[in-house]
Amino acid sequence: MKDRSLYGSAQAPVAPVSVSPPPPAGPPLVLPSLRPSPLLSGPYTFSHISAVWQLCPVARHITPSTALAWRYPPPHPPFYLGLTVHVAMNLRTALVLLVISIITIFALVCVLLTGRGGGRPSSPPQCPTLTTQKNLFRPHPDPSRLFSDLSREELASVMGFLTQRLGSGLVDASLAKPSDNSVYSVQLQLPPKAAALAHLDRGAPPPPREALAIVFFGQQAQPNVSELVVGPLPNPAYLRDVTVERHGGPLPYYKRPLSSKEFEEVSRMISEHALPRVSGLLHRCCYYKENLVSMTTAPRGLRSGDRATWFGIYYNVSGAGFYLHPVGLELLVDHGALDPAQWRVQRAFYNGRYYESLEVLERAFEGGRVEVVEIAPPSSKAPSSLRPRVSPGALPPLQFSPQGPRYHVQGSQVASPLWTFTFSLELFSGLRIFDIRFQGERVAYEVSLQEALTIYGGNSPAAMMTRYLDGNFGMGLFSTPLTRGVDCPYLATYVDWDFLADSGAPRTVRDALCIFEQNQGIPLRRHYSDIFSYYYGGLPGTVLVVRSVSTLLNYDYVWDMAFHPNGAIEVKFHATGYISSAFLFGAGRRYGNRVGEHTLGTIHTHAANFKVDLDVAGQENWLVAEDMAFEPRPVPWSPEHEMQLMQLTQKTLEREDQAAFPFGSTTPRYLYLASNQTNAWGHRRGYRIQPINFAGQPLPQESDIERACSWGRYQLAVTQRKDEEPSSTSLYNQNDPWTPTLNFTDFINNETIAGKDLVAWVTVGFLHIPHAEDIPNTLTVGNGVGFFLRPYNFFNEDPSVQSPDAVYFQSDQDARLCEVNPVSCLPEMAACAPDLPDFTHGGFRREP
Ligand SMILES: [Cu+2]
Repeated sequence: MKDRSLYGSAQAPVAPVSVSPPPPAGPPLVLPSLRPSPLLSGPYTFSHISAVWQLCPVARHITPSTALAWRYPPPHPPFYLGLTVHVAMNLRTALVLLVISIITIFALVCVLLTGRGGGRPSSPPQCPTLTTQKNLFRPHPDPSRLFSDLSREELASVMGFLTQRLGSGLVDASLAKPSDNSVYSVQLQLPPKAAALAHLDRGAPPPPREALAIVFFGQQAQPNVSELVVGPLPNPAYLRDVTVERHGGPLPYYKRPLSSKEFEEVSRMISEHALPRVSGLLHRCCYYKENLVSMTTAPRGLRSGDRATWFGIYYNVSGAGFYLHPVGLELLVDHGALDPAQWRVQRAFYNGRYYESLEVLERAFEGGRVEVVEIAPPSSKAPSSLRPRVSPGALPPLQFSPQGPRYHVQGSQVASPLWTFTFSLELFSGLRIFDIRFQGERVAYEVSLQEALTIYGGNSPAAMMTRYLDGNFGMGLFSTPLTRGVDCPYLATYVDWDFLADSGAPRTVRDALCIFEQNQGIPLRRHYSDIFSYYYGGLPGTVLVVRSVSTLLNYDYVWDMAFHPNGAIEVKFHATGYISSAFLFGAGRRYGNRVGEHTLGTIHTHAANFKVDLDVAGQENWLVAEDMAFEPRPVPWSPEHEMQLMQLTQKTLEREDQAAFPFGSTTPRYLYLASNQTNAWGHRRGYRIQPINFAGQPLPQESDIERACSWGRYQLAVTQRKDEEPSSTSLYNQNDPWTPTLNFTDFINNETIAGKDLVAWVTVGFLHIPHAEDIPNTLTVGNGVGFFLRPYNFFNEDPSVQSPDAVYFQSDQDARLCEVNPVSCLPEMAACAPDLPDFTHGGFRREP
């Protein structure tokens, strides 16, 4: 049922509007507070004039050049007036009079232009705040915080419990050597769905809040990774090892992700021990000093058990991306031993040739047998720099909601008049949303990112080897602070994220998530009629968005979940940041475009997989495919002619094998989950999954690592939902893709999907052939893909007809009247200044 009471009439808030702020008026507008009667105390400075200037509302809308022209009308007063007063007065008196005259004239002009004559305040009032709008929001449906990430207190409490239970040998993960025992991560353990729904829908007590800890046991006789469930929170009393239950056996130690300590150790080994062994070469090619850095690739070897990684060597550039400055040297480092002292460079590669060891390379160089490419170190003004090339101009448009935000964020729960949901950042898989309800009715239990994959090509070992499964690094763990006004709208709600990984204590990413409502600048719908009847009807397109950004080495992925007023959910990601490049040599251009003097932008694909646990009018759902087909028919009124008649085709897909659509196959254009309820027109209430996608299959199935990302075979696969199949991937797949811990295709085993709780696994992505315009950064424009979840006969009509933002007027109405058209209320209702908080940034270090 729609709750109309949530929509006020006259008091309905106005959709966010976009305003172009007046151009910056320069430093004089940023003022110290006014002293009383500054005119009496002299000397008179720019700031005194500016103070009066700032009091005048009109002045705020005058450009700096206009303002300057007013202050100093040509010819410049100091010269012009100075000549006049020179005879009678001394200079100081002349200046005093000049300033008084200017201020008087200015004040008069100001009064004339504003026409306010003291009747109204001289500065616009502040826009209403959230508190006055509270009654507009739906209540948050989950006070028990079933899906909310663990708080710092909870994380600390789990860590304390584990320390107590696992004994004194536990070493802080930030310090732990591979041969130590350490807690790698702690995060929320999701409750079973049945228990969660029993609580949310039927008032059963909430399931216990639990944590999942990943522990590296490097000190045990059989080093291994263990997964432990700890509960109940906030005061843990039990610990359960779930490793075997989840993975069918113990997790070999070599599958573990690299801790930052391991990265640090490898990096130190390269810079302190490896590079000095080719110092002759490096002095010749690369102005060798402490100016070279290494960058990882993955996977790390060629068979299960390997932990040997190709590292590319790059020039470090202060304040700019080193990723664009390869020097031609790449090293294969075996870091599998538990004792870092035993780590070795197994192979070296320089400018197209492989060498058995660094010594062999250096001897070849000394013998004149190495073709050295001398590369000047890039300056901080290199093309890779993101520093502005020009001074700031007029500010870009700013959006604000004239009557305050139309959504409410409480912890990780978001409520708007239409939507409620809970957001979370899973350490490894990243952004996810739970218990998504539209107009109070749940449409999805979970929509979550699962994995991000990039597969590269190239003619150097690091490039040709690179197949990143970013969940192993952690899309949540590597989420980064969102910069106000750039990464999200200035007035978005910014939310910190507490986490525990790679360190023994909780840390915080400031502003890790943002929530905002945006006016899309395009009507959600509109129609103009001047045939038979004269009217206009329209609705501004608004959308409520939750965003996080993961910076995974060079790349930045922008993850969005967007909620539209018609019940549609839009899931998308954009890629930006630096490309991963390779040293250009030989036939490099078969693998990409040259993007710098010695830089090849290597060809690659981006793909991401999402879990979509829709509950369409309940948990029992069916997958229905619809498309169209032409059928030859005699023309009914002229049977000697034949026509091609378009008709609808419809098929209910009964089994998982029918519901898996590989890339390259023909996929029905309408695929939706249907319920056993019908709408007023007798159609089954459904939600359609509509990808916007340019992906292909990421790897041929002949590849010995393809099974580690076999979700990538399918544009869409629908399976029975099971608590035991929570994810399409495993964080352990990256470091052992040859024997993947989780092979997604195992989910597709021809079970029935008719009338079951279903999950759709959706893959979207695109091919990226980096080009000149990827320098310095890949742009979000054109590099975004995703999918829509859209109501399909779910309602009896478009639910956005209930929106208080709707505009409708007829020819006999005066559309300028606020009673007729809410948009015309805007000049009055929006005559307030948005409460712009000071600019903030979350900094460059995770806060302890
Ligand atoms: Cu790319």
